[in-house]
Amino acid sequence: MRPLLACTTLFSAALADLPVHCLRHQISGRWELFRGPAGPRRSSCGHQLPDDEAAQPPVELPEVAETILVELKDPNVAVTSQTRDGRWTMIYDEAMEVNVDGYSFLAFHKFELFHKDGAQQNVSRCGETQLGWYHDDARKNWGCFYARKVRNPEETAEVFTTSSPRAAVPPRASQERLDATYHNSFAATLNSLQDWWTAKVYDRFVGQTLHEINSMAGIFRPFSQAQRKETDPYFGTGHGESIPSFLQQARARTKAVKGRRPLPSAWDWRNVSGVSYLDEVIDQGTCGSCYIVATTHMLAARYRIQHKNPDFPGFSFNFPLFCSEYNQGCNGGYAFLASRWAQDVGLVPKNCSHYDPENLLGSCELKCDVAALQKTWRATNHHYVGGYYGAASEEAMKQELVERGPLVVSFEPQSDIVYYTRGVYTSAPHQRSEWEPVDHAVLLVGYGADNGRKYWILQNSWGKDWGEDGYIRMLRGEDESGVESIVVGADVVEEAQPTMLLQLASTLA
Ligand SMILES: *[C@@H]1O[C@H](CO)[C@@H](O)[C@H](O)[C@H]1NC(C)=O
Ligand SMILES: *[C@@H]1O[C@H](CO)[C@@H](O)[C@H](O)[C@H]1NC(C)=O
Ligand SMILES: CC(=O)N[C@H]1CO[C@H](CO)[C@@H](O)[C@@H]1O
Repeated sequence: MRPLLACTTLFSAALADLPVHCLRHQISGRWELFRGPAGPRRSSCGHQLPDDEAAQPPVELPEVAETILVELKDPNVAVTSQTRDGRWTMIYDEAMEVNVDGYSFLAFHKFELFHKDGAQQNVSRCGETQLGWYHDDARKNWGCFYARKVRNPEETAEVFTTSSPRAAVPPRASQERLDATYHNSFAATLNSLQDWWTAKVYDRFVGQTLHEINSMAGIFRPFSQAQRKETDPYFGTGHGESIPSFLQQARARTKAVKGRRPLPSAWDWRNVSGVSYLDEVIDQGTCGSCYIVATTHMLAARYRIQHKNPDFPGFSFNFPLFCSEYNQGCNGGYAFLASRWAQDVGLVPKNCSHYDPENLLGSCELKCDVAALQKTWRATNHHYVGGYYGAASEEAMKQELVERGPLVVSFEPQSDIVYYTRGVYTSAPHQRSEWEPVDHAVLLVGYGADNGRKYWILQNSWGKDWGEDGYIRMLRGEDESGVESIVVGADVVEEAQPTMLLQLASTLA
């Protein structure tokens, strides 16, 4: 039996990532990819560093070198006239990656910002993309592209248009400063309702508004249940006979993984025979950088594990945070895209830049001479566990965690999570779905069980004084708060010829 808390939904709204919302059933189908000319120089394709939702480049190319007709089949196979077994994935509700014909394509779904009735509105056009990026498998040819869905004659343009469900204005209540009395009574209520985990009041939250607390916690966007149902036809069908086929496939895969090799009953990369392979817990401050912190810590941990070198100092956060066109800097982003950028461009050592958690307006810069570095690295094999967004399972997560190292997971924090101090956190069960809202990324470093209560061990980025020395244990196996819904892995290779790093460094010099 797990306790169920009726959590107050007092969340405020502050936009993270991009104001676009597209689901897989809207994206799967036939597309035309318009590929611009390729060359040895990687282009930002007109995007800012980091990307800025309000400054998107026009979706046009001076020249189209090739038009590729591709069918994106549900859930993850992509077929062209040359490729029968290509792959594609959604990146949450924001972007798509398509791997066909020896190329890897990445683009955000198309969105438009405009004013109507005195308010800023956003519309997603899920049958089109923004201007995106591609390169060939050999990483020699780089270019820009955009894509359009091939419409059936009976479909109208309306099919491709959905309003973003992101709320615009923070509710008034979230602007009030919450005092110690409010917090103490909330924490006492949490402790009286269940005995799985212990709530306490952290001084840093007293006197802050909910808006401020939530931005720090990464709780950005409220989606009401009604809004979810409206945009997601699979929502709420995780059980019983109406279970969608992609979920059945995910379960079948879990069984296949189970047959492979027995895993230990518990695992913890903080202590493998007395050795830790992890970076120290950091405090991300007010910058929405959780996805970069978790991704950078995953890559560094995997490099240490692979080279049996626990003393490796780690990689720079600032560099991908402020230089990646695939993410929105302190306004948010995704581990899959951060891993892909580290794969496309590269990684520099921690001492090449300094992370200032209060500086939200940092700029893309390098504090070392890349050409003089003894070693540079890049990510490789960036992927969603299970092969595509939505395909992760508890068993596949455990398998990769033990065999290759930490993974980046995300969840949707409830308002009670900021009170977590110890125990096995449980609050809001999720139902597996085509898309599950999440707002905060952390590093998965281990698993175990306590009196039959199965948990994941997660490294958070809210400082060492939060939770269990900066970590939280969260219920495992029930998609608690969506923690098993979007799971990213990537490895690291040393790069003798850091061509893309040198190119970027030369534009910054
Ligand atoms: C690390 O694990 C070992 C068992 O492998 C245990 O004896 C030791 O106490 C642990 N160290 C810490 C700091 O938890
Ligand atoms: C930065 O760290 C790298 C290893 O990660 C090391 O080789 C280099 O000497 C360091 N540079 C400075 C200036 O400390
Ligand atoms: C209705 C809506 O979601 N409006 C948002 C669109 O995006 C802009 C820019 O991020 C926001 O300011 C609006 O609140």
